[in-house]
Amino acid sequence: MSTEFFGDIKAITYEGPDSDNPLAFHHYDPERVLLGKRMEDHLRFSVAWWHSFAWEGTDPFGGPTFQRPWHPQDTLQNARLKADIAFQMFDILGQPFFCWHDADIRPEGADFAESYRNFQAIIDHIQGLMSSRKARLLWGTANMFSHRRWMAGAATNPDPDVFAYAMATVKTCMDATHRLHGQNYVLWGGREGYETLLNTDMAQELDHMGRFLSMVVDYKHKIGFQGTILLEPKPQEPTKHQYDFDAATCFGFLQKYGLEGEVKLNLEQGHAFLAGHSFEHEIATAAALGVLGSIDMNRNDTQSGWDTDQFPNAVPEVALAYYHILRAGGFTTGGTNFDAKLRRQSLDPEDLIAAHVGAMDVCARALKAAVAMIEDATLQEALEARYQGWQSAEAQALLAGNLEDSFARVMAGEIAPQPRSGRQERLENLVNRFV
Ligand SMILES: [Mn+2]
Repeated sequence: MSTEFFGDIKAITYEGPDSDNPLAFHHYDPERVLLGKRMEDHLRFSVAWWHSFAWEGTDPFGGPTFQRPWHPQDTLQNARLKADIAFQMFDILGQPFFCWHDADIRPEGADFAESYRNFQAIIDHIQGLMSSRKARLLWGTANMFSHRRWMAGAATNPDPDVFAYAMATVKTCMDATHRLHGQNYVLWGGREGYETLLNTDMAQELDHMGRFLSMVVDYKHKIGFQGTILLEPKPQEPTKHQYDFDAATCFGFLQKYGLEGEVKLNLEQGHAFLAGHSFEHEIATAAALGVLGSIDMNRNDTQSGWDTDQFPNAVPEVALAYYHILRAGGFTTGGTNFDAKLRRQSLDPEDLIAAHVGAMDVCARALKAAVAMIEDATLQEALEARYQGWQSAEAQALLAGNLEDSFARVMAGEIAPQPRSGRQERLENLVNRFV
């Protein structure tokens, strides 16, 4: 039964831009070398278990639309079937990575101990699948937002019993990520925030969240996990306000609790958008602060104002994202995770394949454009020209100086600024040649 889910869809191969085969890569050529690195190693694609296999097509107004062979998802037998079919999709797509929350891969037990036994059983099963297959674990994470116990948060919950339950949960997920040789471990503060300040002690909650993250870092070192710990910023939804608002806010939080050298960020295009930023703004901010880790490449609908988690399909905006990633030196342990779900009318197994093939092609086309922009170098030269004045020893001395010395020189007429064009339209026209 399980082998029939994707019908006769064969492994997707690169056929080039002129192919009219909808189930072929037109731009993603994993072996093609760009800037000295294989395209697969630049992009490091990852499939998200939750949207692709755990989400059943529900929305706030309606129940499940999908009917999958692994439904209902409350037995270990179906969890194993779900994993088998997930790996069939990984074989078809050939992407190097996947990601999960504990709740995506195992059935919920009657209590913690049963959930833990279920989790261990399914991690054993996934480890078995991985032993003969290509796909590796990009990151694992804990779902500490769906079950009712998390309704007031996990590390920021006013109830210490929930804080302790969160500690126990993250331990199990870090252990499993370590066992599967995950490249990162992610914390998304699903409900780490507030619904109303009327019942919230923000200072205490932030201190608890800082202490929790410190314990996560301590445990990473204790077990010898070599991956990167990542925080995922998001400004709101499901809570009215989330503490991990955006990249800059997360950095301030990490710095306050002394964790800026230990934790990096997993940035999501849709979350950037919710925060009122472009994706490249979040990437450039994280790069400037030294905390760029990984990305979730899924967009929002520009008109709906909520987190729609759609597959990427706009090459120009994705190209600017990769341009800034390349300028920052590219990914190390991070990658491009599709934290994206089908539309709930997209019922067919082939829709799942087509969504990922299209997304991988959009990213590959965007990467090629970003590489071309870097190889052309005109953008970089324009940037350097704009800051050229700082090359002189006299300008550098300003940074080591004081306000009074500059006052004296400006007063004497030695220094008189001459405004120069920012050339924005010419630079935008230049980008348009590549995307
Ligand atoms: Mn995400």
